[in-house]
Amino acid sequence: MDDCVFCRIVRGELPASKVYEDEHTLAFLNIMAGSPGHTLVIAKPHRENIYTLEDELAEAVMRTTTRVAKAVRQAAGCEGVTLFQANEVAGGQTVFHFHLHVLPRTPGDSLPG
Ligand code: DGP
Repeated sequence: MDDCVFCRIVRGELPASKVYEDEHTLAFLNIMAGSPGHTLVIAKPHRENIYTLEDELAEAVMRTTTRVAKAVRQAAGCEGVTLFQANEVAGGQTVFHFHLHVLPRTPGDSLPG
C-alpha cells in the first residue's frame, strides 16, 4: 500500500519512535498519545483490519503486544494498561492498517474505558 502511513513507517519512509521490531510486527509510540508511553503494535504486512488478519499474523501481533505491554508498564511507571483495537469507521478506526493500542493508565485518569 503506497500511501498507507503505517506501511510508510514500516518501509522507513516516515519517522517513528520504535520500541520493538521483529520479522512480522513493529511497535512504536503513538503521535496522538492518550497518555505517556501510548504505543501502537502493528502487523508489518498491510492488513486493513481484523477481518483480513490471518491466524499466524494475529499470533505474532499478540506475542509482541504482551511483550510491549509489560515493557510499557515498567517504562511508563503506570499502574495499569488498557489494550484496544478499532475496525472500520464505525468502530473508531482512523488508520486502516491493522494495529493494537497499548495505553498506560493511572488511577482516576480521564481516559475512556
Ligand atoms: P485508530 O484511530 O485506532 O485507527 O488509531 C490510529 C492511531 O494512529 C491514532 O491514535 C494516531 C496514530 N497515528 C496516525 N498517524 C500516525 C503517524 O504518522 N505516526 C504515529 N506514530 N502515529 C500515528
